[in-house]
Order: sequence, then C-alpha cells, then structure tokens
Amino acid sequence: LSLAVASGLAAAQTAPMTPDIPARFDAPTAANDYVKRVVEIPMRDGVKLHTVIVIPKNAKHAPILLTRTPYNADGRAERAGATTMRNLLPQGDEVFVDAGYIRVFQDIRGKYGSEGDYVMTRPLRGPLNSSEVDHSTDAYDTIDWLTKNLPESNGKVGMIGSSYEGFTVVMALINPHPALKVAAPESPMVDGWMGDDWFHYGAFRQTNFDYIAGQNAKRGKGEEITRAGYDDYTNFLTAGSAGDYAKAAGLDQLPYWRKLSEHPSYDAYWQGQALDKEMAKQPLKVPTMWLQGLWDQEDMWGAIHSYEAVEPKDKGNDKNYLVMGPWRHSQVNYSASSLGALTWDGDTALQFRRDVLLPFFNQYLVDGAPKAKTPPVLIYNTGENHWDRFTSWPQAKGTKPLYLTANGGLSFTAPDASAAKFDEYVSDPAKPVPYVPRPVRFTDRTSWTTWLVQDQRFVDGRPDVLTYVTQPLTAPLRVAGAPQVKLYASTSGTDSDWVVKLIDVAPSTDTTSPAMGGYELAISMDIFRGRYRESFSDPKAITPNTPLEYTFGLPTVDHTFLPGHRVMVQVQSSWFPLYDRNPQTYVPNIFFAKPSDYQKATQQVWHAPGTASAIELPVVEGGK
Ligand code: PG9
Repeated sequence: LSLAVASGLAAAQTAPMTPDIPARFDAPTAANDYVKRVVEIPMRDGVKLHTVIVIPKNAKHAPILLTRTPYNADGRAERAGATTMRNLLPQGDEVFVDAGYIRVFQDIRGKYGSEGDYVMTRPLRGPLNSSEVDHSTDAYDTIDWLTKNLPESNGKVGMIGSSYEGFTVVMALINPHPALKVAAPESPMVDGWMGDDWFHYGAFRQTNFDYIAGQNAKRGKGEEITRAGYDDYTNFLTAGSAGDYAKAAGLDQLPYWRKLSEHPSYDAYWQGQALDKEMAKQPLKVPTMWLQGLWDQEDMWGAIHSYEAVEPKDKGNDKNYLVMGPWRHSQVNYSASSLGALTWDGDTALQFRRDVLLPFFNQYLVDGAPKAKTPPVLIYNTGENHWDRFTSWPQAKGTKPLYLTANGGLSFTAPDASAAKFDEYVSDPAKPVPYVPRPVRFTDRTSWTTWLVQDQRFVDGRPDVLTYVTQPLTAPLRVAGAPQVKLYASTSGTDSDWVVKLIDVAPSTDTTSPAMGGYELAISMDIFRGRYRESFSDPKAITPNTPLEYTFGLPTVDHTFLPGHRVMVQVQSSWFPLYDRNPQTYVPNIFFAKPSDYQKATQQVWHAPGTASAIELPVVEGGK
C-alpha cells in the first residue's frame, strides 16, 4: 500500500526535467481596473504597427487619447506592475485616466515592435519621400482602425505627445482623419535646422551624436557612444571637428549621420521638412494647443513658430492655441514646481494639465462636455511668477532697441560718436567657452535639463565673453514677445559664430534664498553661425575686419525685470561642446574642418552711430 501511495504521488508531481519556461505566461488581470489589448494595426501599404491600448474596465463611449512614438510603446504602459491604470500609465496621463479616457500608444514604423523601415522624422510624401506612406497617412490609418475596432469608445480621438511624439502629432494634422478632434503637440520637433534638435541657425548640436546612436543603431534601443574620458569638453576638443568625432565613434555606418553631414546648410532637404511652413499653407482643421517650455533645451523653435505660422488663418481665434510654461523640455508631463535653482508658484505642469489641458480635450472629445474656458494664449511670467492669460501673442506691439554702449553699458538711447566705437576679444577655438561649468557630461541628465537656467556668472569676466549691463532698474521692465538681435560685429577671420544672451541679474543680496543673490539668469539666448548672415541656404565667407550686421530672433519671453534687477547682455563666439566649434576660417563644410582651419580671431562688437549693436526688446509699455 505504501508503495502504491508513493507512486501515485509521483504521478501527480511535476517531473524534475519539465522545461521551466512555459509556452505562454499570463499574469492574473482580474483585479485590474483596466484591460490592456496589444494589436498590430495594418497600414495602407500592408505594414503592421505595434499598438498598445489600455481601456478602463467597463468603459462605454470613452474618448481615445493617442500617442505615436519612436520610444517603445510597450514601455509606456507598464510604469509599475500595476493593477490601476493610473499607476500603469505615465505621470502626465493621470488627469486623462481619472477622466475615463482610453489610452493608446503606437510604435511608429520601423521602431520597436512595428514593422517597416525606419527613417528619422520621416519626411512627408513629396520631393523627399516618394513612397506612399508618411506619418500623416500612418496616423490617418491608425485613427481609422481605432474608431472601427474599439466598441468601448465614442469614436473621437485626441492626439498628444512631446518632442518626436509632438512631431508625429503635427504630421497627423496634415490631411487629418475626421475623427481627430483635438491635438496638443508638446515641444514638437518642427524645424531641425533653424532651432529644434539638430542645429540652431546652422550651428550643430553635438549632443545629437548620443541620440543618433541610441535611435538608429538598432530597431530597439541603440548603442551608447563610448567616451575617451570623463569630461566631454576634452573629449570633443581632442577629437577635432564634429565629423572627426563621429568617425571615431563609428557613426559613418549610420545613414542619418551621413544625411546630416551632407546637408550643413538650410537647403531643400531642411526646407522641405520645416513643418511650420507646411502648417502655414492651410487653415487648421483641428483645434490645436501648441505648447513648449520657456527653457526647452531641445525643441525651442517648433511650437511657437507653428503657432505664429498658423495664427493668421485662424480667423475665428478658436482653433490655434499657445501655451508656454516655465519648463525644461517635456517637463509639462512631470512635476514642475521648480527648474534648477528657480522655484515657481506651485506645480505649474500639474496646474496646466488639470485646469487647462484636460478641459480643452474634454470639450472636443467627451460627449456632452461643457465648453472650456481656454485662453488663446497661456504663458508663464517668469519674472513675476504667475500665469498670464492673453487673447493674442505677442503682447508687445513692436520692439525697442536696447543699445550696447561703451564701458559695458546698455541704454535705450542710441550711442553718439564721442564714445569708443567697439569692444574687442580674441576667440580661440583651442579654448572655446563652455556652455556649462566643466567637467561637461552630456549624459548627466540634471546638467542637460537645466543648462538653460545655469547661472551665467561662470563665464562672466572671461576675456572672450563681453558683458553689458544696466544700472539696477527703478521701475519694472516688461517684455513679452521674441527679442531680436541686431549685432554689428567684425572678425579677423572669414567665418564666426555669435552667441547672444539676454540676462536678468538679481540684486546682489537675497536673504530668503541667499544663493540667488546676484544670479545671472538667461531668459533668452541663442547662437548664430556667421556664414549664414546673408542667406541660410547659400553660406558665404565673411569679409574680415569689417563691422557687419547680424540679425536673428531669440527665443520668446514673457518676463518682467523687477526693480532692483539689472538687464545684462553677454556676447561670445563659442558654446562648447554643445555646439561644434566654428573654425573661424571659411571652409565648405564645417563638419569636416581640418585642424589647420581652426584659427584664433579678433572679434569686435560695435556700438557707434550707424553700427549700433542692440537687442530689440519686445517691451510692453505701461508694464502690463
Ligand atoms: N528632442 C528629441 C528629438 C526629437 C526629434 C528628433 C530628434 C530628437 C525628443 O525628445 O524626442
């Protein structure tokens, strides 16, 4: 008997050599407050796109919120091993989850789980794309499928996403599907040459090398570039040109780097991808909220320029909306009660998502929802620390020149002939001005996300940085719009970069926040590559030793310089290693400059009648 019992038991047991990985494993889902469906949605060319759909349990007539991403759709719906949809989805989605939305993430073609080939920010069908598909058609086909295959939904779709995901939102706005009812491109990548990720006015951003390797070396997450040493300032300086660095990192194997390096100027390749120009062609069909950070370290150009491009055709002032918060890139989707050393009046990102974004989306997506009280323009006043709600933008009716003057001053009065005509410095490509204090670590997330609010005292006083400053203000100075640089400068070289920073200098003592005493906060700054002075598409050598005019727009501001504060302007000729060095000798393609091309140059910034350098400030007279 005892033997029989023993063998019976053995028959019920799992044999020791049973393979331990089953064909399928499903975690229990009964306790979840959502249902997750993973589907492969066919596009018009037969390519299937991997799509993750999260539906609130028992949903009926629920609106759909769609994001199309190159950054792994699966990963967006697994924030925690969660039984609740709120914990499962990203922080920025919480307001939509609470409102009962269906959430959809889709891998764009060629990335992660999706079929097809990957082309970085795939251009629209046309001269640059002879295929039958682009992100406009993929969004259309996806929305069409969702409205036909989600019985829990009311068939209304909104799109949202930041940066690359903002770019895919903009693409969906071109010939949109009729079920696309509302959109929020957040810091969308719109013009990669003028001022979004790849270049700023022609100066190349070397932080992109890590991005290009991560994005293109594999269908999933790609490679990290191995560093020669700890300090990227030294790593890039020793490498030589950006092209030399890329070659050493093996990037010649990646077609996207080759495309970039073959198009250093604003030629048909870049012009044909500029989505603000594309958007300007047609009135908006879908109510759209363009939004971005005022210190957006990656995509500072796209949202504001798209808003401005579309605005003339928004006759009813009811489709085109602008939001600019005191945020770093994509901070709108996280917590935002501070940025670097700066603190705001509460969590400005949550305030926006809860009080403005959700009601705006609800209005167009939720059956029977009330009309939202959405201001056409919502911008944070970074000097007075509060949101401003406006009916139009810019608030300034024009600009007022703030002149650079002799002895490092700034004045609203034009310089006369009696003072010194210019200031001079030597720009040495062997010792470029850093954009953050060394050691520089591109991979240091805190450094990267806060560099635009870095205290500029770390370079103020360098012999190759000119500083101009006012006396402490006795009345508030209100600026609301985009400052314009009008610089008269000469170089002893034949090419040159010009970096111009508009800075708010805090009073030297701050007893509440001692570290803010004398803080030099750049409220707007940018770089301009001199060879593009006359034409962005046809660069030209600069005539040496001749004061020439450089005009370019700085990023938009909504700021009040408070009494006791001072206005400062800094001018320099490098911003390294974020921007590749200008050799200061004209060469056909700076990406491939030779070591002997890099030459010291004597730079002069002029402040004489007829050559009066200024920042044209968007001053709001009367302060409000
Ligand atoms: N700024 C990133 C990016 C967008 C588009 C192209 C390249 C980079 C991003 O955050 O998605």
